[in-house]
Amino acid sequence: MEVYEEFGDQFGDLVIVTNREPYVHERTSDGVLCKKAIGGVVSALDAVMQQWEGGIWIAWGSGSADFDRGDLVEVPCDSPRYRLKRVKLSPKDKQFYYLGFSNRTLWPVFHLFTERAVFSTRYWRAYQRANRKFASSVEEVVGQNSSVWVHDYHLSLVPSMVRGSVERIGFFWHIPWVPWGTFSKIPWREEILNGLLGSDLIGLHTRYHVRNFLECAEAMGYQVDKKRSVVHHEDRDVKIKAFPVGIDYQKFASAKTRASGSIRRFEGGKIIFGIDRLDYTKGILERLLAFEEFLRENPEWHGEVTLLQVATPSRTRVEEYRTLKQDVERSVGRINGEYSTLNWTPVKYFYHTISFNQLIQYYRAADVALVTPIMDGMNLVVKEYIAAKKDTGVVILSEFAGAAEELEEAIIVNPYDIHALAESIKRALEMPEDEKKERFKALKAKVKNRDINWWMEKFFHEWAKVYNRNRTPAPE
Ligand code: GDG
Repeated sequence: MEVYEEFGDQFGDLVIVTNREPYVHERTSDGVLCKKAIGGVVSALDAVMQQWEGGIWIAWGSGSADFDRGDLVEVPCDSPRYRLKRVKLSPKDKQFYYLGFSNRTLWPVFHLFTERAVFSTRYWRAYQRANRKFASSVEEVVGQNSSVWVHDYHLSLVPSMVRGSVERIGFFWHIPWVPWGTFSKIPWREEILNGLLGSDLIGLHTRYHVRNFLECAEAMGYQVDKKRSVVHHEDRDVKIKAFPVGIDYQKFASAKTRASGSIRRFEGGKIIFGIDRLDYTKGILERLLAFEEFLRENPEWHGEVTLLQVATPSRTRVEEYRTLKQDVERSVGRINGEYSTLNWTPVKYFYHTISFNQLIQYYRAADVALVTPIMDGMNLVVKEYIAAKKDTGVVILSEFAGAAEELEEAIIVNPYDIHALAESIKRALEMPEDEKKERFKALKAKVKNRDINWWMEKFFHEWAKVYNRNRTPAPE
């Protein structure tokens, strides 16, 4: 990978800090099983770490309790390339820091679902405590020339906590950044912004998120230079910049799938595909309502099209997610009850994870990808579909996914507008071949050029620039 070759010398020892661990150790009857975690960004960061001499990854050992008692573990397990330090959190931390503040406070607020957000001092204290534990782990492993790259909303306080002991700090925020009117509702907004501003560089997915961030900093009285996209904090300029995350294009484009009988063409019928964590931000209910309206309005399509929806179980211990599951299943039941025939089930719904092999098969079989989040930092699914699909496909994409800022050739829709969404399904299914080809070609080129390596290089390039600028004394 080019990132290490280009930046390795300059950045010294790299420490990555995430909530989720890249490898999980599980005790089984045959001994200890070491599994790689799934997820696009984790895999990309893992690939960089495998190249980086002396890299260390710090993460919560959520799935590997009691395995290593806080020592450094060599990973990947069968051919070690770097070390993993697991932060140990108590069951209380898990409940209040992870399920609580991260998933019931920050997640809803940063996806504009403030009415679902729980503001609890107990959650907040646990969040501070957990962030402190991550920060202490960072302090234990860093050397004089280390660079620390912190990820996501679970760890917003870490940068300022470790500022005194770390040379370079980068942060990437994977979810949207909301306007001041929403952000200001968080009682601990001051601490959160201040925590993040311990970084040299804060990366977000889109220019819209960057504008929102700067607006928040300005409203809170920080000195902001919008033109240069920096917030002045302590004696530094903290750069805020958009780096739309990409995917490992080749992995999806050239994946060889094992033949399996699981996906057959439905009697020449078309397939519309959606796959998401079962999360209220992903617009699954809206998608179902739109498909229902489409079927109501277009009887000629009955028996000719199937919506294949995979919903991956997620945060199942949080109440909102359990309610959503019931609502989604009720809608699927209603649509299938109304329209099914002996030979046709309009919605095929799976509530379980699928293998990578199956994922690729579904992407390739799908005539249309239906991606309708109410709010999404980026959305990797849409990019994976574009990369994996061999022939021409059509993409319906919510304007509220970060990806919409780049992928203008998709059919862009407002997922709140069920009628428009239903019409976009018809338009996608009936799109003339030439138009389809033209749009898809443009989409493929974008996803290919702005892949995960591009993203990583962009981030490191900017980080180096910002760091050097902050070290150069300003002219008298
Ligand atoms: C956050 C932000 C941002 C899902 N089910 C299965 C499966 N997946 C994979 C997909 C894709 C990933 O999970 C989901 O990524 P998304 O980007 O769609 O969504 P979040 O999990 O919410 O991610 C998001 C992202 O961070 C990166 O910055 O884009 O906005 O919310 O890779 O393929 N993979 C397999 N089986 C499944 O059942 N194999």
